[in-house]
Amino acid sequence: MARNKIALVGAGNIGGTLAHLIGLKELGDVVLFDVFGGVAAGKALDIAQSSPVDGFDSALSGSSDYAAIAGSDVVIVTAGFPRLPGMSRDDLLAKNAEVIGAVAEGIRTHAPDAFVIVITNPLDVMVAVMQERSGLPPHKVVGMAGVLDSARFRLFLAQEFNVSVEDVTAFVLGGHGDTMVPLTRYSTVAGIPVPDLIRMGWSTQERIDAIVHRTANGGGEIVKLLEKGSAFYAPAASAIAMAESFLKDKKRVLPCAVKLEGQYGQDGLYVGVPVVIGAGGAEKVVEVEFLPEEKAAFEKSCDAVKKLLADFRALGV
Ligand code: TXD
Repeated sequence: MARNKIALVGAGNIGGTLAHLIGLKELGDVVLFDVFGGVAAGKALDIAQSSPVDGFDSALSGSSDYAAIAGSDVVIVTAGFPRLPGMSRDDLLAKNAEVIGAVAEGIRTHAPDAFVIVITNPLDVMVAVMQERSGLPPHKVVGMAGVLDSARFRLFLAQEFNVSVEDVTAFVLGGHGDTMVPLTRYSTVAGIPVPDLIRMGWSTQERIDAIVHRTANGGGEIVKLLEKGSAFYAPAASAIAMAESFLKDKKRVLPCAVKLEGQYGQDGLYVGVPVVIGAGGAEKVVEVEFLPEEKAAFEKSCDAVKKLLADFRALGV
């Protein structure tokens, strides 16, 4: 069986980390694409030189020619500009929309059958732009944010309860970042919902609220510490979980930004919800019933995404 081919558009911090993880996990061959072709080729060569040490077989190359991504099974897009301290994700809107437009054109021409995972911020708008401009079917174009947001939530909950991260599950919905909606009643330790754990005296509502707040601002916390650039290890690991579920038809249920077509009362909006990811791409949206306050929070989050989308349309890029 031929190896899978994975194209990484953007060979920056996340792109390089993705390439390394793909090698270590032997998920397939990697093409790194960047406007700075030397950086893409340099990272590919550096990682390839680690393969004899770590014992993985994966062909890695770098390019600034879109023809190199031809025939990719998966394309992961990080091309664009990251946040600097004091910048919101939305400040990136105009700059990155232009970049995503160009990338969408490259994918439409050279890899129209790929499963596309967008990471570039502001995520929920960039993934919508990617789907529109590439013309790929919506189930083949998804955005990565929820896996990262829920990983942050899981880590902080595991630390709070002093249990393994493996046994903590989290359920988050909505747009990426500040308006993210964590559903604590569906977040568990080994199946025990967080509200039950509060009743059992394992934590307090105030402490859980603080964890929710820290999670929603998790990206900003790292931007502030790094001083240049934004998080990249956890974002890369999160996108890999999505790519792996697609390539191995694992049908994992992962929170991803997908185009809602009637689910959750939304029509044509890209926003984060739990989705089954398998060989068919985004195969099925998991639609849960909301309590009134959850519904309000989700709608507020959708409204924030819609506003940003309207700002994008007004830019006319
Ligand atoms: O949860 C999430 N979705 C995110 C998103 C979590 C963390 C970071 N997130 C966003 O990912 C971040 O705000 C950025 O928009 C992207 C990429 O982050 P990264 O840290 O990898 O940024 P880098 O290191 O600046 O890399 C971006 C690369 C860089 O090498 C540029 O030369 C390249 O993108 N670039 C391009 N490549 C191809 N084509 C074009 N037009 C282009 N423009 C820039």
